[in-house]
Amino acid sequence: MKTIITFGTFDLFHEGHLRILERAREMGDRLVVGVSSDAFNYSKKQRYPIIPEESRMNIVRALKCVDEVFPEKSMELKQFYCDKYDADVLVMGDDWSGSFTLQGCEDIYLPRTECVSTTEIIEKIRS
Ligand code: C2G
Repeated sequence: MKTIITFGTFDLFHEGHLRILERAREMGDRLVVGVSSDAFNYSKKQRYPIIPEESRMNIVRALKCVDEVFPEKSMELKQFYCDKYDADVLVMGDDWSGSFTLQGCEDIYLPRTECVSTTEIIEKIRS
């Protein structure tokens, strides 16, 4: 059983989010997703996501390609979560290229989906 783990905020869920989760799942037998908590986002960006963490987790959990979801509480806990969920591979978009070095878990960065982002959606609604 090959376990893949990935992390993200998944605010205003869009196709870029869907594509990374689908590609991550295709790389193994089980996909576990850490959804960043509201408090973690606030500490990182001084703003809360638009969609609250419970809803973001419910949306991600409902996807066919996702097997398990948990709240990601800190950037520094990657090794802890990889060990806890017995992950073989950490998959992230290539905006995170080379950011994570883990023991007992390979890190792979996939190309981001172009022309879609939460920031752009927020800007479009604003203008
Ligand atoms: N992503 C993508 N294509 C996009 C937008 C996002 O492939 N157009 C990917 C990102 O590279 C990331 C995942 O979707 O792997 C989630 O992106 P975000 O919701 O922006 O989450 P992020 O702030 O990158 O994660 O520990 C990391 C944190 O949880 C933060």
